[in-house]
Amino acid sequence: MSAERTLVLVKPDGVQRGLAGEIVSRLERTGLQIIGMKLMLISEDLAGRHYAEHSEKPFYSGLVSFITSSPVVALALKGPSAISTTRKIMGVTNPVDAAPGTIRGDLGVDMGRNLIHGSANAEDAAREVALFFDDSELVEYDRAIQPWVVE
Ligand code: D4T
Repeated sequence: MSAERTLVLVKPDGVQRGLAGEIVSRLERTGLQIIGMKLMLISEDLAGRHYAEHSEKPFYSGLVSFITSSPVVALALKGPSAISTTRKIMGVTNPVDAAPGTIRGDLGVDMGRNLIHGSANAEDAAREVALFFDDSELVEYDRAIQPWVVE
């Protein structure tokens, strides 16, 4: 399968708890390639665009105030099945239900503090990578290890 791109956010709880490195490390160890990474504060405007699909949900205002409350680490990852691989490593939305071995299952206990966002599908991934990264911030580069990661 050809390489996909996906957007990951280590949410404010992950950064505040000092888990950004652990979370990035778990994703990096899959073999997915980091092509963009930055610490940033999300503006109300960006949060509104990112979470537009949830704008009518009862948890929306809490979600926006949480995601804008403190910095996130934004990552653009690239590789075969990057979207589904990242979702598998994250675990399901509610950490209480997330399997052991996943980021949310191992590190979280509450739906509103679920540590990480990962794009849900190809359409969202393309939209979200473009929302969070300018083209000039995405770096395409060869890795000597690549043939040992992808056949
Ligand atoms: P994100 O989008 O953050 O990667 O999470 P998911 O893709 O796993 O889950 P989602 O889009 O359904 O939810 C987005 C975000 O809202 C929070 N949330 C969700 C919440 O606080 N209460 C809820 O009932 C739901 C469904 C958690 C993640």
